[in-house]
Amino acid sequence: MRIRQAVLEYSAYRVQDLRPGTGPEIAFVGRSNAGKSSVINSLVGRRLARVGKRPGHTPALNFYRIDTHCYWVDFPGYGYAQRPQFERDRWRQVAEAYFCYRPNLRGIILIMDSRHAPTPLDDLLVRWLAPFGYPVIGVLNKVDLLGLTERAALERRMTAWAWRGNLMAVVPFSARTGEGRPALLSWIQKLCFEEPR
Ligand SMILES: Nc1nc2c(ncn2[C@@H]2O[C@H](COP(=O)(O)OP(=O)(O)OP(=O)(O)O)[C@@H](O)[C@H]2O)c(=O)[nH]1
Ligand SMILES: [Mg+2]
Repeated sequence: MRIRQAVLEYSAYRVQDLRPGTGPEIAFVGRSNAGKSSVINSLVGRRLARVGKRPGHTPALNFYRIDTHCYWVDFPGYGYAQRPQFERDRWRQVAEAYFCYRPNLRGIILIMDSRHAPTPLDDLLVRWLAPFGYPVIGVLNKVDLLGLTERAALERRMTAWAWRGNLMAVVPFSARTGEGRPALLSWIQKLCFEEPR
């Protein structure tokens, strides 16, 4: 998959900001600070989405148009206890409205920080998403920060978890080094163009 153009089409802060989808769409979800925005930037090859040192950097669902063919949605992170309650409620409301009816959504990319993956919240999200039937791909981000032994242990643990959570694949990734980029792009390509639901 070659990406020539990627632009922010719009941001949805509230349920009423959501617009009907017009093409194959991929949602990037995960805990706050796991690196969702960084993974998107690494895939498109430039600084498109805002990346933050502190968690809670992406406050809205940001819809990016990738060339003319598809849309990627950068979600706000969940699980950051320092955010006010009303913001956490709003996340749930917008996410519910989005996932409950999104016929053009072809797949979900669940980004996790490989040093802590999977967390109980990731587990909860996977179970919550299961009845909707969207394909889910797990991404173990920040593998550049792992030693060889940690990494081998993580991959073993993740394979078991992926099987339980019915994930389509688990991709080790580093937004810093670009590891895993070809593999993830090829999954996205498959989801968007080869297996229409
Ligand atoms: N070492 C390393 N750091 C990373 C990697 N990916 C992201 N980071 C860092 O992790 C922090 C969070 O990255 P973001 O991309 O803003 O994370 P996010 O999941 O979009 O965060 P929210 O929008 O707040 O939910 C930043 O300081 C990034 O530079 C990676 O692969 N390796
Ligand atoms: Mg972000």
